[in-house]
Amino acid sequence: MTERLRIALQKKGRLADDSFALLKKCGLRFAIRGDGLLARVKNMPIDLLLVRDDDIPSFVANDASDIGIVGENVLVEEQLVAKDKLDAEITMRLGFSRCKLCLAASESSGIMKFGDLEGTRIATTYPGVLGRFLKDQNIDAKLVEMKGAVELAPSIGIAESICDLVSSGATLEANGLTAFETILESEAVLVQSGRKLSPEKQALLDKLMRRIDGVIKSAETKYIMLNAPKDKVEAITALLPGSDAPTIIPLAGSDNLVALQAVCTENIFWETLEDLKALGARAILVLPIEKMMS
Ligand code: PRT
Ligand code: ZN
Repeated sequence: MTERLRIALQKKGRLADDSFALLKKCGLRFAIRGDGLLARVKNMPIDLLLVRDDDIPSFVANDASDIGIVGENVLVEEQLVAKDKLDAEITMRLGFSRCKLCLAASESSGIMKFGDLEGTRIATTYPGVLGRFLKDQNIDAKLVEMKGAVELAPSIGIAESICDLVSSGATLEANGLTAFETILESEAVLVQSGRKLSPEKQALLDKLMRRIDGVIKSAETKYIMLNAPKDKVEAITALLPGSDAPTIIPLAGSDNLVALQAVCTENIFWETLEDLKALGARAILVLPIEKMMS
């Protein structure tokens, strides 16, 4: 019987949709239905274990799953609060669900830098990461542990400041709070334990990771096509972000214009297009790249 690689994923929440989308872009075919704990991938020997994100590091560590996708913030927190060393490490950074774990307070609290936290109360759902930060900075403060709605703690009078995840900053602003220190930067990561996988599972994981790498790279990579005056090709090429030598093709019926095509491995901003136009480039097209393998 073929061994099936098991991947732990968040069932529902901020990580779930992007995790499913990433795996689908890697060619995995599956459907998430109802309350099932396991989803079977139809076209590869892979099963998806659908759980709460907080459980993912320990499931990977305890062999309930071979790998998992989880926020780095959750991984680090679970590692810090685990009684025994948690056997789950980052294998690959995935570049989505980016956020920061920040300390924040209101203007009226008088807390504007982490040095002001001495002797105060800080509300958080991250006692592990916050505790480590305070210890490293030699600050004696009281942690008020909450399960959620941390941003409300100052207004209900149970803490002077908070330590919580921030992405757009809208939640802090709506609660009259300002971030004054970032204690952890996070993104979704692939986690794995130190256990050796069987050769079949390892080969499948290597294949999956090559595809993930291709998906991440192609998301940042664009194909650019434009027409340019011959004497400006060098200056135009110099403006293209992260590109190799472009392909230059003569244009029918034109002696001084050529068509230029290049793969750019970095984002092309509107400003770059405006600069290209100023150099004489015309009919500029920027196209997404669906798949890449180098
Ligand atoms: O049910 P389960 O336990 O699986 O999910 P959960 O409720 O614990 O987590 P969920 O789905 O809210 O978040 C999953 C992961 O998404 C987190 O562990 C982070 O890695 C990542 N992530 C990215 C975020 C945010 N951005 C985020 N903004 N997680 C939470 N937030 C919250 C934050 O706590 C605050 O309440 O959003 C609010 C702030 O957002 P802004 O945009 O207003 O700054
Ligand atoms: Zn959670």
